[in-house]
Amino acid sequence: MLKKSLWLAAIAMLAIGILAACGGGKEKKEESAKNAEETVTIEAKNFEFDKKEYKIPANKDVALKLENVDGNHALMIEGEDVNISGGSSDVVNLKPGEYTIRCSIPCGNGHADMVSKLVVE
Ligand SMILES: [Cu+2]
Repeated sequence: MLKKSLWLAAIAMLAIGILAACGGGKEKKEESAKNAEETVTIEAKNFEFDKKEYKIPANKDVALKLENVDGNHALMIEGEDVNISGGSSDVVNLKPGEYTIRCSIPCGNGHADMVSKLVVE
């Protein structure tokens, strides 16, 4: 009996540990977004981003925030390890150049049209 309850306690603690770890990751992301020098909000709807071109400064921490106005979209930057889901933000620090922004969720018929340019300079 005692052994069983010890097991349960161990499992419960493990579960709490996993939850805390995940939550911490998200908090850390939000925290670094607050410390970014600039925040750029990108709005997504069916089936386009609100601008054809976004400009951000190079070699600086910039928070990109994705707002889904309608539909369910996420934002990726081609060639970069960036994937931002609706309602959240992520900090990027990019070299000068032109990047391509795309929706990374198969969101419907116009999905392939969801392309914008990110100019970093
Ligand atoms: Cu899409």
